[in-house]
Amino acid sequence: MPDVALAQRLLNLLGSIPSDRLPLGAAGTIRSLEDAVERNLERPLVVCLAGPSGTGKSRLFNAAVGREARAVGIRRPTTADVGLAGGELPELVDVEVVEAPFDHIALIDLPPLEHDRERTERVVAVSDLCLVVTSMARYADAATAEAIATAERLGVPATIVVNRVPSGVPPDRLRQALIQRHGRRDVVLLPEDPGGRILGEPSGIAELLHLAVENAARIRRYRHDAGIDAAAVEAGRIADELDVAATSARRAIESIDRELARRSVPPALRPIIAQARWSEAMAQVDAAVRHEAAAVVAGFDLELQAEPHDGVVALGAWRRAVDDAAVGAMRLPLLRWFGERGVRHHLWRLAVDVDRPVPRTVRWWLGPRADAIRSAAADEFDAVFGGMLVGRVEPIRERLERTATVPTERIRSVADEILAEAYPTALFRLTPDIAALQAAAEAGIPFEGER
Ligand SMILES: Nc1nc2c(ncn2[C@@H]2O[C@H](COP(=O)(O)OP(=O)(O)OP(=O)(O)O)[C@@H](O)[C@H]2O)c(=O)[nH]1
Ligand SMILES: [Mg+2]
Repeated sequence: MPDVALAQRLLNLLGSIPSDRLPLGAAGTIRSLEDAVERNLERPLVVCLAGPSGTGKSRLFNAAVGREARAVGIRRPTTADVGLAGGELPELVDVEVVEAPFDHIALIDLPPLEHDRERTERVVAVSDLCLVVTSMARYADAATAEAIATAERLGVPATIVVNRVPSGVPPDRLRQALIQRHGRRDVVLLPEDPGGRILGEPSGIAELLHLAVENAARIRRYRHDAGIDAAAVEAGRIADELDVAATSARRAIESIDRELARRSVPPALRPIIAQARWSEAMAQVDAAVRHEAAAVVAGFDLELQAEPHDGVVALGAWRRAVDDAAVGAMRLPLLRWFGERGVRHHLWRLAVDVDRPVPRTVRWWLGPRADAIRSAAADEFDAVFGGMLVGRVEPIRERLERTATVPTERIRSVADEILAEAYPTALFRLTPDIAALQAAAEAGIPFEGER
């Protein structure tokens, strides 16, 4: 059934997203969608026979189940209780359950409306399709109109079944008369069975039920499952939230990339690095990066759960913290080496200002032979520091990329499709009966949906 298939697609899409990526409330939506799909897959198409007394409902029911299960008679009304064949309906208690040679349709034989209006309406309300059975003598009367109006008021499509149509009646004329009396809708004409034979004859009911099954998808779509609709609306909201998270993740990835590209060791820092106690400095830088990266990840987690978060701001903070940690780490050993304030000051200026000439004291101390050591240390620093950064950032980037690639577009389009499938106008309520449509157009009768 297309609506269920769509709901299933929506479920698959939502299921493809790791649950920790989904916004709050998504689990509930998925559960109600699963329930709705299951309900729709398990439930047979429910077709009830309603209409004025004596038009042959019980006889059609019997013909469908293949035996004289229900009393058919001259006394009016003949039927006083509800008969159910072909499927189980938990919401219907106190019904006569009749064995049937089919299980894809739950067929219900009703008493005439006036017999027990409340009970009859309750059964019609749970049906997917109401076959309003009438006759040549009664198709234009108030009881037929009332049965149609009742079904429609309860949101159930009504198909008119004119039973026992004599062979001389031109079908097109009859259809046109029905349209004029009851508006455009499906019409099925069942020919009079001259012998009045009850069983084993092609009474038309088998074809009628076959037609109903063929159109089950459309009928169901018209009826629609409110649970699927509600879940589709919710899925749209989930897609919106995921979109916000994805946009912010994409921005964060971009700034991580910019940051990585930017982050090569400034040349002015290299001489200092070369003089620092290498492993100690590295350990401290490493610890700082670990710490800050963990904070950034925690920040994104919060952002995914709560509100839109600016990835650029998070990265800016991270970058500053890492800078401070790195510079601090390098300064500490230097301070221990050169306790003197002046040297420290000059070294620091050297570190931050490329253009400044290297002070003489420093040049004297470092000496020309230190150049080779310095540049080797700087290269190593570049490699280790860069690798370390990538190592820290990569897991974050991976997580963000997963967030940024959630299928929000597809979720939204399937949700929209589900909602658009709820046929909103009477024009699309039922299988368009082409002959009836043409007749209506020729007669200048407006379609119900246009009113
Ligand atoms: N000859 C002939 N008689 C039919 C046909 N369909 C129904 N009847 C007769 O019409 C009478 C009424 O049929 P039912 O099936 O009891 O009608 P119903 O709509 O169930 O009536 P209620 O239960 O009172 O609502 C019975 O005597 C049937 O035998 C038909 O196609 N041909
Ligand atoms: Mg009956």
